[in-house]
Amino acid sequence: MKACVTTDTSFDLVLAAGLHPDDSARVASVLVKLGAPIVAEATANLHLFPELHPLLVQGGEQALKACQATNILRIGAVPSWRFWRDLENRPEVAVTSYSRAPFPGLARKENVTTHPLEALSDLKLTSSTFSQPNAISPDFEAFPLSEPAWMRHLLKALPAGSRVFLGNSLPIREWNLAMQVPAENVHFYANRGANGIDGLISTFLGVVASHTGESWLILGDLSALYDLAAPWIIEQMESRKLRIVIINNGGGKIFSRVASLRDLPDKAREVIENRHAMSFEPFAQLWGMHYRIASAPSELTELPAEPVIIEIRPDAAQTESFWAAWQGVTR
Ligand SMILES: Cc1ncc(C[n+]2csc(CCOP(=O)(O)OP(=O)(O)O)c2C)c(N)n1
Repeated sequence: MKACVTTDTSFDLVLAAGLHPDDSARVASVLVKLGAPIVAEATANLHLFPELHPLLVQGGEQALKACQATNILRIGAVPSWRFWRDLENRPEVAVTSYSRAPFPGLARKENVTTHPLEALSDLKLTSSTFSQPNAISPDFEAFPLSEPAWMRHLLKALPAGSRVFLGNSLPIREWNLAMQVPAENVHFYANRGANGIDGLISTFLGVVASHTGESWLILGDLSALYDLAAPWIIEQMESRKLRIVIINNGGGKIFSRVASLRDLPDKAREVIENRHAMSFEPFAQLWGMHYRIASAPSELTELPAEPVIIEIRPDAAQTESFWAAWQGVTR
């Protein structure tokens, strides 16, 4: 991969996350003018603008490292990449943020500035030439039933006009790695943060309450268990094509990817992850929803026109192999 170098002092990399589609429309024209490579999370909703597609860089953490950026423009929410957190200890990398929240998202003070999102249109851009990085992508096809590959299958199964809500934990990270331009007019939303698994199903139902097209929630099993009462409201909702996809990997598997926890004895990790062997079929029955366990990507299509719980149990060995092949760069 080539470095994302510029010929002058302008921004050499854009990091984008968490933009409402109305905001992403405002941001898009500025980014086209800038012309710098963009590493966008799904929730940045920048895929909605074809003129930006040549600038969107895939490959997640690997691509971010290879860019060797020294002057970063961050737009929207605080990015979820490990790369972003590591910027904390790299004061030589300048970070300029434009965001609806007044927080820099970094604790360091040197070389960090934060502006309101509205001020982005006042940005004076100097003309630059960028070498776009070569495409870099994990080998999803080699591990088709791994958790990240399931995100790619789900992405491909989304019909045009879908609204997609991503859960707090691994689904957000894995989706961003699997992200490609989806079908037309698909909008992404997410919950993240220290209390992020609280009320995920309820939040999703609130976001899509009046959307009459397809509405998809992708969340982890513990997050689902945390909000089992949420579907009570469904019968009062206009939105009927609700697809609640539970990635059942048997616990809070994000903790198996945290470097400081990986070397603990298995017994301790079992407790931290809250491992279990529960099925979500009785959950669907409780609320009178359709239920489907998807064991192949083909089972993500021909869904009922009514609410459905789709349970996916990724192949744990394939998931391990996937991450090993991708060199564990997200740890
Ligand atoms: C209310 C609340 N309690 C605890 C946490 C800490 N936490 C973050 S991720 C996570 C586990 C989530 O497990 P799961 O939904 O199964 O997703 P996975 O990690 O397997 O992707 C927990 C407990 C949180 N984010 N919110």
